[in-house]
Amino acid sequence: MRTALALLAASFFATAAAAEPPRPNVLWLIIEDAGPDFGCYGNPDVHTPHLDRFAAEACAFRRAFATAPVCSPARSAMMTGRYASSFGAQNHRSHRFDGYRRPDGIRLITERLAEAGYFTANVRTFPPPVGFTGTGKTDWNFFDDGRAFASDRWAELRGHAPFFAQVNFHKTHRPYGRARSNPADASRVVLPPYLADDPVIREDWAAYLDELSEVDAQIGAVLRLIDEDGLRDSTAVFIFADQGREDFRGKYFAYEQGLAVPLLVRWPDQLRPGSVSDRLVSLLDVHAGTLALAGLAEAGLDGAPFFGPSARDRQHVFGARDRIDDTADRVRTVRDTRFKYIRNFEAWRPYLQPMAYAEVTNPSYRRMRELFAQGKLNPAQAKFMTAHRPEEELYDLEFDPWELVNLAANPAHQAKLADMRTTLDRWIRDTGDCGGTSEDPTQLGREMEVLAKSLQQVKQSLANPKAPKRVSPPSGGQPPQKTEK
Ligand SMILES: [Ca+2]
Repeated sequence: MRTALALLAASFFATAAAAEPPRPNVLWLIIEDAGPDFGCYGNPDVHTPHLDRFAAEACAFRRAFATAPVCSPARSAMMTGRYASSFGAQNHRSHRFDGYRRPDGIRLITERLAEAGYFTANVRTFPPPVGFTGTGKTDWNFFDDGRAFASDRWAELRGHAPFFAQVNFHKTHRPYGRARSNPADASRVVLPPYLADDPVIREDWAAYLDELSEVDAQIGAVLRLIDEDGLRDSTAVFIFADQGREDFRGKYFAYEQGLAVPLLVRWPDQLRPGSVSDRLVSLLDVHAGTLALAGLAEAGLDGAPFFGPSARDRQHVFGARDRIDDTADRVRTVRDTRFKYIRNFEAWRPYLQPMAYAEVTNPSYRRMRELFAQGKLNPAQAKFMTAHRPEEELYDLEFDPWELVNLAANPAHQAKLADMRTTLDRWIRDTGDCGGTSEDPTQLGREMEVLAKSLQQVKQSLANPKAPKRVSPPSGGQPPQKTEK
């Protein structure tokens, strides 16, 4: 009798297990340094047919944000699901030589998924028709033993369901080049009002749009592979950028264009094809949402699923800027659906500190400086050239999406200012924000040596445009990555 019951129970549980839907594969297609500037986001100047077609099959999130306006802290956060400033990973390209380990409990998403039976890959190598190689970028501000992913080959995905894979694209990272086909018309592109209407800046902006067109073609090739390999129905696809676009006050700065990213998610089981969403999303939520798709609920994450049955509404998104290369600074931001608050901890610094990498690779930097010296910038454009910043900035994004009119001293907005100030104070306390702590000067010196070598390579590649524009990784220190910002 007992045996019969045991058999019955075994049979029941086997049936129940069989009824569980299979866990989906998850694919992250990660673009460098890009804002929500695809055609499907309403930009008429760019040619992005593959992304636009994908958007018709996906949900386009229009308020998605990185946690930092530069690669390494943003990537450290999205891979761990924790704010980089909560565990000492906030300074760009830090901890590359000191073997710094993540504190206990702060885990890579690949560790969590691998433990749950997922195969993991950071794809560099594709079948020949694809015609490009993934960068395999990691760029974390903590020790990387090079074993975070099980594979770097697309061909291995098909036999290893479920899988979690990333493809990291290089296009849209400076230095820019112009597109071979469908180039943007520099004379017609629409510039943000903080940029001077100038031929050099128009050309630079058009080059950014061209880089988007080129990454669009590469993403199109990967999407075709998904279909050809029969993975479409079993794979949730996320397309996003690691942080915002690098224009004159985008990447490196905590304004919207430095933090806002495109985010398209195709998973028709839970997201209506062709839909748009204005909910606030942090890339930390992409981490948590990916775990949720795998049926996992990790405790202690700073994000939460943003679609599906376990979705939670986010009231605020937070951003942090700390030392980036040779420019020290500490800025924190909090944004709700309408207002954005910025705290400049080092207000005595100018907005536009001299920054070696940007000065070399960003023609708009140089040109805006020249135009300012010539008195040719209007007040909105010249605002960014002042020698000091206010300690606090508050913007009404509904009426001022370019963050040009600081309301922090406006009597009509003092209640909102106080509310945002309190919200940020609470975040700093609750997350254990360790920004503002000094770095080891010896380690910093080594990082600056690496930066100088990297800059030398960039200068050489700019002087010789036919050479590959990727900068080879610095020698020494930890293994892979760190080829770009
Ligand atoms: Ca980046």
